[in-house]
Amino acid sequence: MSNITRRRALGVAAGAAGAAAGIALAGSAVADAPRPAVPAAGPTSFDEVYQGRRIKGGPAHGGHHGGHHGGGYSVTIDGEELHVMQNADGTWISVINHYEPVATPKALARAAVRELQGAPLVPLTLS
Ligand SMILES: [Cu+2]
Repeated sequence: MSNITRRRALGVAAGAAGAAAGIALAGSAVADAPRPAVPAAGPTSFDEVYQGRRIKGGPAHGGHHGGHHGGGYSVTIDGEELHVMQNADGTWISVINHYEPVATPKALARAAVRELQGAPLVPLTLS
């Protein structure tokens, strides 16, 4: 092996090691990232059309669910209630997005709309 080739080989190896270290650092940065902050005054109301669906959210006013575990907050998609729950860390999940906590009920409603892909929201039947 000539000196030039050998130097190149070492350079490539060092570069690869550096890249691996960079990935490891990036991974730990993600793991240490703070969770979404809990809004001090609670989530704000919203009312918009997202991907052709009417999504609304706001303080619950009794009724079927009454926000019993949504922190007093209810979300609807085309008028049908989306079962939402607020986690202890302030993030939100819905019956449609169990495993993808999001920062706000609005983000949750949008995620549900994307997940539904145009299908109607079937009301959750509680026995
Ligand atoms: Cu419920």
